[in-house]
Amino acid sequence: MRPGQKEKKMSKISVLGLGAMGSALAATLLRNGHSVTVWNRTPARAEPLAAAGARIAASPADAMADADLTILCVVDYAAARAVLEEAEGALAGRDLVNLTNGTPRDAQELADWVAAKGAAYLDGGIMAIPPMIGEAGALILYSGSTALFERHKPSLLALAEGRFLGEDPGRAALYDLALLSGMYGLFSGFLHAGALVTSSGAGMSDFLTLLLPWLEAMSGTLPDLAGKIDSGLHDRNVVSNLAMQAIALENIVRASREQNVAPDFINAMRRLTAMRVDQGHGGDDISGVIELIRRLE
Ligand code: FVH
Repeated sequence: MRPGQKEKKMSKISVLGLGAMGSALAATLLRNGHSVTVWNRTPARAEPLAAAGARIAASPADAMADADLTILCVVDYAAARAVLEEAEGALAGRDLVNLTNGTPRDAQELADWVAAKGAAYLDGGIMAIPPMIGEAGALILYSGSTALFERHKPSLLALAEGRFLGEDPGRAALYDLALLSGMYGLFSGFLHAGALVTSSGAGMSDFLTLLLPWLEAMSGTLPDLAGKIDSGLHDRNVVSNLAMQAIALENIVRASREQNVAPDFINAMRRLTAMRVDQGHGGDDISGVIELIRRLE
């Protein structure tokens, strides 16, 4: 598809990679009336999609040959590169969206490689699990070619809400991993809290009735902490100073040992908080700990 050309209503879309996510993407496109071609390294995974109306391609090159848009979604960038190398001869003039999870550098390197083969490249980070694809609440972050994003917006928006983050191909991967960092922070806190509480014989489901509202209440402090991070003014309007929080963290680690719970998740936070207090920032808010973990040149 040429720059400036608008996407036809029912464009031809190829999906390379039919794991849990690639299959959900292809099935959603089929439901939306697209002509869909699929390819997977293990051909059997294409069969349910063929039964739903997809054409099975013999190779990645065959899949890309006449596609208006190709969507790639495999386990990692090494696999993505392996698939694209098989399609090398078919890349020129094609539009490629890569929804494989990786780092900003992975995305930049692949974008450069794809550009050298003459294709337009858009990177994406899927903020959803497979059953959410095509449903409200699913979000995909995109960055890379603006023109490609605009050309295929209707098809991409059928998969999930789409947020375009600019022309830097690595930006979507960076934001994706940052959002996942927030999620894994939540999960590690949940697991540590669970290990503490269940060490007493209590049930986690009962404890959740206390934990969930507490986490919701604490998430209300994030806008204030974000403002402090942006301004660098960690000592303004502090209601829960770091020196006090360092003692609470120390107590959590001691309690964990007493209860025979591994302190690993909480220990990193304890260590950094204590270090920040030792540096003379005991009166600051907890936002100041970020100064120890981002290493600005
Ligand atoms: N599933 C999820 O919850 C998350 C949600 C957020 C986004 N992620 C990312 O999506 C990418 C694909 O994940 P997936 O869930 O589809 O993963 P699997 O079901 O494990 O399928 C893996 C596919 O990758 C193919 N593959 C693996 N290695 C190679 C290779 N060397 N060459 C070609 N293809 C390869 C695999 O093929 P096969 O094993 O069936 O032959 C599957 O198609 C991923 O980046 C998530 O982080 C999902």
